[in-house]
Amino acid sequence: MKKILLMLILGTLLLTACAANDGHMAGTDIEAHDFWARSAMAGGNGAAYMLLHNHSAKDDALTGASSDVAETVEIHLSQMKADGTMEMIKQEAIALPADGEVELKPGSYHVMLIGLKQDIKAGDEFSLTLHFTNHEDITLTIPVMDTQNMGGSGMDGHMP
Ligand SMILES: [Cu+2]
Repeated sequence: MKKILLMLILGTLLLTACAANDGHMAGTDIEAHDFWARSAMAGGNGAAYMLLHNHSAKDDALTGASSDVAETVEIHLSQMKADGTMEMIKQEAIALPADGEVELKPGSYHVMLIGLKQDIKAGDEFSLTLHFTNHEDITLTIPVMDTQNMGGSGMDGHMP
């Protein structure tokens, strides 16, 4: 009986939280979806991708990430140079506008894992913590995918 009551109370709280744009929720409400990383070898670099939703009415930004699997973790943007080659530019932050979303994906924004301390192979998982301007840290368990088996997308398979 106590359990049921507690669940009812929790359910009501959750409903209230979702319905309120700001109200008593001090922070923001950010969710990560569809996160994955490409397989990569120890000593090399890897990249992680995800979809970030900002469900709040407050602007926020992804300001960095950390993980035990790499020496350094940076936020990068891949973009085409005038000569047709791709370059990666380190970003101080990725804006997450209120009620907005941003996709980290191959050929665009990504979390760059620099100097992998271990192989990350398809089927592995590792922990990645995201840092934001306003929101508290979010730690994700990132599944590793083999990019060879990802099907024939037109994406730049060799570049993060
Ligand atoms: Cu990069």
